[in-house]
Amino acid sequence: MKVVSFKICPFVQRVTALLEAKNINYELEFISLSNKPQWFLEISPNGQVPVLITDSGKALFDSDAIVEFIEEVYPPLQPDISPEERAINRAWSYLASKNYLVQCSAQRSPDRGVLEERSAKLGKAFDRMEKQLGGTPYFAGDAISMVDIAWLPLLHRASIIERGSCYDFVGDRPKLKRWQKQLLKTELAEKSVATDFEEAFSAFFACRIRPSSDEVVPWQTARSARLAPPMRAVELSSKREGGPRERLRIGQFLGGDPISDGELWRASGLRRSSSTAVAPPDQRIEGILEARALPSGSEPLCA
Ligand SMILES: N[C@@H](CCC(=O)N[C@@H](CS)C(=O)NCC(=O)O)C(=O)O
Repeated sequence: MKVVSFKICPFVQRVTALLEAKNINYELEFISLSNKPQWFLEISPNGQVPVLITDSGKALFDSDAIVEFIEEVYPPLQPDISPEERAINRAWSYLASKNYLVQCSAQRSPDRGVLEERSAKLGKAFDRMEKQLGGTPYFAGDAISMVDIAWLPLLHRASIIERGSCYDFVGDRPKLKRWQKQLLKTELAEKSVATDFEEAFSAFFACRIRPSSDEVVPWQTARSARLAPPMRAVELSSKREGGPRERLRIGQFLGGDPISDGELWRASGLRRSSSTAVAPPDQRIEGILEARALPSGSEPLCA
């Protein structure tokens, strides 16, 4: 069978995590969502991933339906479950999948205020789960269940964001936190995504993951690193008109807020080449090329 995928899609991850949990072999085909191939549009009624192409060639769509198919056709994660329990589990699973896009939107917040506003919605679902969780390692006992799989993409992404930006979607919810750790321990999170998932995820959501002191990032990436950027100071590599590329240290100015081009130019004390009327020739800069996180001494990374 084949899963048609987009690298950072949580709906896809729910499907691949279930296939991994059941040790089922599958192929992956990644597509571009901004330029969907014709063959995909022909088999996907909603134009969305995931699509699962079964061994008999049938294309299944919608992640809820796909995971239920996988649970039905392959040895079930919970073999002895009553129809009532199954319905309840489905409801808890749907609570997760209904919130995938809520989390995506929170991750793309333009600033901390909007981030908190958008995460409040996700927080309500997290509150409900916190109340529901018992003392067992997984949702329904000692073994992983369909509900665990459905919540994995949310909790996996929350852990990446927490590492990269110190913003914790899970927050002060001890049972949810413990459950998150338990799910991450299974390694299903890594197994169910591509090896460069974190890179693609952080680039897409403009959230830098632990920049080391010498990591150089394209300026556009640094500029849009709005989710509590971990960079405390940057060094800019620029080029004076007619001169070689050089590094210009302009000090600390990223403190958690988005930074505009205007602020950057002001902070650098340099002049754009477009403002030739005011800039003496030796101060004309053709452009800012990249930013580099600098060691921030004993200062904590997270404010
Ligand atoms: N209800 C769908 C939602 C899937 C979905 O939103 N997929 C996104 C990627 S994460 C997608 O394909 N978006 C492209 C589009 O909507 O055109 C499911 O559960 O499978």
